[in-house]
Amino acid sequence: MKVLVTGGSGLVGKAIQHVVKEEGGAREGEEWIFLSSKDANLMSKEETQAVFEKHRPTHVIHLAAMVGGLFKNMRCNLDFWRNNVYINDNVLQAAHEVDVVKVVSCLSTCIFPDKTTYPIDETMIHNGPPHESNFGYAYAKRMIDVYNRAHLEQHGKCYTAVIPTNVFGPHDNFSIEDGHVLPGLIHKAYIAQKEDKPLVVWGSGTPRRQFIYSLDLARLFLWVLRDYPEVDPIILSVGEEDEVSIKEAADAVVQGLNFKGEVVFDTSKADGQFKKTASNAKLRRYLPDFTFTPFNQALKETCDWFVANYDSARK
Ligand code: NAP
Ligand code: GFB
Repeated sequence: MKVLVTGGSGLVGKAIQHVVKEEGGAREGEEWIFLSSKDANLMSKEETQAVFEKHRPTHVIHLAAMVGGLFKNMRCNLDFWRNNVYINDNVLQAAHEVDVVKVVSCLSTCIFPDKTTYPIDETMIHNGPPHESNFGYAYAKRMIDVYNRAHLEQHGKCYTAVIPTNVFGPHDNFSIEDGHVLPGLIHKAYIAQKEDKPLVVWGSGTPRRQFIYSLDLARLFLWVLRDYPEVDPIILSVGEEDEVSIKEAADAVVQGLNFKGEVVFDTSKADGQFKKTASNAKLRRYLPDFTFTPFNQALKETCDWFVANYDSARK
């Protein structure tokens, strides 16, 4: 098996690198190649074809994407749509042209219909428009599922996808303006501590999220690559019972960094989707014994990584 990981230099890609290289995730005779945009700009059809011709992988984990938190999505829905449509079509077509046996792509729990019943499950992806804050990204991601189903029908190959909930961990994008909530709060709390200022949490703090540690997601990705048999996507998330409010997430960051200052809420900032509670029942049917890292432990490890790597972290 020769596995090509697009987006191999990002939050999820680095976690898969860790599991493959440090946790014995790779098996005898397997070759793993992790790409960054320096190896090929996957928005270019020619560069994508060239990097696939160069490596001729048998399997692909497709992570590469334009990614960002709520506020970056609200600013650039058109870019999220165009860039991700280009990347996804180039990668999936290039994989087909070099006869890749299996591709595992990445959707997200934030692409489901905004008006929906809960808990959300894998059958609901196309049941209505996504939340307006990130419709560009959401529709681009939904097209991966369309591509996978059409590819099976026309070429009989199992190109599939996973649907992670909000991911966090070492090597995240800690940009306060463009990143997701947990790395944004970690970065803000780190600065507030140094400047003896309050930690400002954006929005009301009432929205609810499920968070998966990047290393847990990476372990699940290896199982999907090797043993998940379906073309239909599978949600990779902690259970509904592990959903927390943004306020609780902020409290966990305060604990993780031992922040001593005041926590205030800037309700002039958007809340985004109130919740996107997803069911992991399908995952549990396949892997009833998989254990997730406890949220507070995972967040503490992430805080410790950020403090130790502040100078080089993406921010
Ligand atoms: P990330 O940290 O922003 O990493 C993005 C990766 O994609 C990087 O390796 C980046 O390369 C690469 N990339 C971006 N544009 C590219 C281009 N034009 N050509 C080639 N490579 C390009 O993102 P992530 O959080 O790891 O996300 C990985 C996947 O998980 C994405 O598909 C995302 O949609 C999905 N996902 C993420 C979350 C989350 O909360 N983070 C939740 C659900 C799903 P460089 O390092 O060179 O820029
Ligand atoms: O992770 P996040 O930016 O994206 O979380 P989503 C946004 C929620 O956290 C909102 C609150 O309720 C914000 O008001 N929040 C509080 C903050 N403080 C902060 C902060 O400092 N930074 C940020 N970013 N939020 C994204 C989608 O939705 O989920 C993306 O837009 C992607 O497309 C991602 O799929 C996984 O969870 O709201």
